[in-house]
Amino acid sequence: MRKIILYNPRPNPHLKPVDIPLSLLCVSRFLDKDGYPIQIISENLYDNHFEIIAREAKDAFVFGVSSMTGHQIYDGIKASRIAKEANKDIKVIWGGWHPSLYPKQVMENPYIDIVVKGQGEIAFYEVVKRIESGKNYESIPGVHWKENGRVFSNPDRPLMALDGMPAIPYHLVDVEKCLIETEFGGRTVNYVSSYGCPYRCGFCCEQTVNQRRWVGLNAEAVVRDLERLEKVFKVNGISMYDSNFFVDIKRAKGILKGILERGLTLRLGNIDGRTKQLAEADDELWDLMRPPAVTVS
Ligand code: B12
Repeated sequence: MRKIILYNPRPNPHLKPVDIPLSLLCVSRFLDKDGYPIQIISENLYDNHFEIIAREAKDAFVFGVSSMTGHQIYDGIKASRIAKEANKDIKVIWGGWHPSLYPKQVMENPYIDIVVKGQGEIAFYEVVKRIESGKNYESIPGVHWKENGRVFSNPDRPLMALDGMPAIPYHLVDVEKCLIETEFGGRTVNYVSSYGCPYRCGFCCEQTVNQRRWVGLNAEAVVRDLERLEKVFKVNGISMYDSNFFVDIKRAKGILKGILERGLTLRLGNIDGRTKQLAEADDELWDLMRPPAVTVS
């Protein structure tokens, strides 16, 4: 099977990324399960990342970039140019929040062939399969692509259930290099248990990308993931990257109870939710959130 390279550009011009490249691990789930060789490149994993991209792109067939709006675009474009110059046949695919908000604008860049708007796990898998079969990308929801200089756009992809998706393939990165010290754990890693948010806060781009939908991994599966992080990688802090952890209160309680029932000692932090959700929360939820389990930010 041919090789796939994925790149997480630095979000800040002055700082290397420090956390685990979670977006790229998530989009690798199905392809990794199928046995594709996947190389994830981020500056906390490699120092000379542009050189590595130039070298590895030569025999890869896909180069994926994840980008928020901001500095990631700058290094992402530079890396896309380097990949194309090393291998003119490589397909450059962008995903993440920036291309999800501005897919057509991103497609104007000459080094970018395809954009995946919104949730990436299944879309990316389907795109890679089409590249291999030499077919175009018609009917894959969320995908924008170029053909003979013309841009084609498929309708958006609604959020798909997380239950049943393959587990996050942590073996693709050196987890040890992605652990950070936070106020809730000396060995903290970032993790996501849900996508989307049903609210429509004026400052937030959730409603544009996920149309106020939300999907959450079931509580039992989340606790299993957390147990694996604690037991296998000796993680003691979890930085939750959900846009809104508290949409399904029963699920939130199930996760917090599960942590206690399994005797896990890791603590959760950076949990996002709406003030109203917490103002309306009952005593049981507050009791479950009391330290040592959670540090609410
Ligand atoms: C962690 C985080 C950060 C970290 C980034 C760490 C890193 N490794 O890059 C830090 C703290 C640096 C950060 C900074 C900022 N952030 Co921020 N951040 C997040 C957060 C909470 C989690 C991101 C994440 O990992 N999610 C989990 C993964 C699995 O989801 P995902 O990234 O969406 O990936 C999925 C799809 O997008 C897609 N996908 C992603 N990448 C790729 C790549 C390919 C090839 C494919 C096919 C698909 C694909 O598939 C994935 C799986 O379905 C999100 C909110 C959220 N819940 O996503 C906000 C969010 C991304 N941030 C946001 C904002 C506003 C900011 C700041 C501007 C805040 C500020 N005022 O300073 C800065 C910008 C920094 C900069 N200069 O660029 C906005 C997005 C804005 C935008 N237009 O991009 C978000 C969405 C929050 C919000 N709802 O408003 N952020």
